[in-house]
Amino acid sequence: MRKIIHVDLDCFYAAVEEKYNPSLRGKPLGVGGPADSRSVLCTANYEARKFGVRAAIPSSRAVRLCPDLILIPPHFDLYKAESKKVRAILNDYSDQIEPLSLDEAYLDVTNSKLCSGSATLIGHEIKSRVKHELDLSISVGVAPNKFLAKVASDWRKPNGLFTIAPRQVDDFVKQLPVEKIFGVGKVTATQLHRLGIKTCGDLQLMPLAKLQQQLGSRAIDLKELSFGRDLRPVETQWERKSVSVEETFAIDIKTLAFAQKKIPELFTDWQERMMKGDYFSRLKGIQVKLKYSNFEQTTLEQSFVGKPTLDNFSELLEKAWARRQSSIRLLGIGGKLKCSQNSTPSTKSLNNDHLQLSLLPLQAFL
Ligand code: DCP
Ligand code: MG
Repeated sequence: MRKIIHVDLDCFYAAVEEKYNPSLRGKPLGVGGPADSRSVLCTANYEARKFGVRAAIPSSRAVRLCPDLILIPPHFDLYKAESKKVRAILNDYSDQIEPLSLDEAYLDVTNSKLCSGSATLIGHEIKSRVKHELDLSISVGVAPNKFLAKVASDWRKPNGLFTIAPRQVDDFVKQLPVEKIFGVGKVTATQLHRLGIKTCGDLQLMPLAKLQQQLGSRAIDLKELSFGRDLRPVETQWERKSVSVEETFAIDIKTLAFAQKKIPELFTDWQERMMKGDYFSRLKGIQVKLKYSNFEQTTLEQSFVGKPTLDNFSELLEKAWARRQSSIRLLGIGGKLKCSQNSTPSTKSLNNDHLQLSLLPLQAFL
C-alpha cells in the first residue's frame, strides 16, 4: 500500500502578500487587477471569501460583494520565490515529488523512514516547518493514492491535515460527493445526478453498462475512482504539454478584422516563449481560443509540425470566428507539444484523455 501526501498552500497569493505586509492580516484581501478594469481575481483570503469573493470572479464584482475589499495586483516573482522555498522543505521528505502548480504538489513517502515511517507525522512536520520557517499556512492530505490525498488536503482547509487510512477508504468514499472526483465538472455531475448518482457510493452501485451509455469510455475510470482506487504514480518527470498566450480586452471585439489586428502581438509573444523553451521541435498542433462576451468559449485546433507563421494563426482565427457571430472578450493562441523522446512514458492507470488532460500541470515551480 502506498503512502501519498498532497499539499496545497492556503489562499497562496494572498498569504504571500500578507506575509510581506502584515498590516493586511485580518482584512479582506483580493489579488487581481483593479475593479475598474476587466480583470478577474487570482485569489482572495479567507476573510474576503466570507463575502463570496473568490478566484476567477471579476474584480468589479468582488468589490460589489465586499466593499471593504483591499485589491492588490499580483507579484508573480514573489510567489515563485516562496514556492521554491516550500519545495526546498518538501525535498527533505521525499525525492518523489510531483508539482501541480506553484502551490500544490504530491509526495510519495511510501519508503520513507522519517517520522517513524508515518506519513501523517511527516505531514504534520511539513505543516509546522512551512508555518515556522516561511510564515505560510499549508493544508495536507494523506492517503493511499493521489485521488484521495488531494481530496484529503481539501477536507479540512484552511490549515488542515486529514488522513484517509487504507482501512477507512471504503467508508470515506461511500459518502463522497461525485463532484470531488477530478475531471467531474458541472456537465458530468449533472449527467450523474440525472441517473440518481450523488455520491461515490451511488456510483459504485450503478451497473457499468448503464454508466457507459451515458459517459462512454470515461465510465470505467469513474467507477474505479468511486471505489477509491487510483494507481497513478507520483510523476517526477513533468513535461510541458502546451504553450499559449492570451489577451483579455478592455472592450469586447466585435469584428474579425479587428481580432486579426491582435494576432501579430500575440504571435510575437508566443514565438518568443516557444524559442526560449526550445519547443518548436516538439510542436504537433496550433490552436486559437475565443472567449465570447457571455464567457462561453471555443477552441479550434489544427495539426502542425514545424514553425507556423502569422498567416497560419490568422487562417485558424478566421475559421474559429466563423463558428459564431458574436463579440469576444478574450483571444488566445497556442501550440500543443508532443512528448520528447527522452521523457519517461507515463504509466498512468487511467486511460481517459479528458481526465489526463485535466490533470496536466500548467506550471511547475513548486
Ligand atoms: N490562481 C489563479 N487563478 C485561479 C485559481 C488560482 O491565479 N483561477 C492562483 C492564485 C492562487 C494560486 O493559484 O493563490 C493557488 O490556487 P489554489 O486553487 O490553490 O487557491 P488558493 O491557494 O488561493 O486557495 P486555497 O486555500 O483554496 O488553496
Ligand atoms: Mg492553494
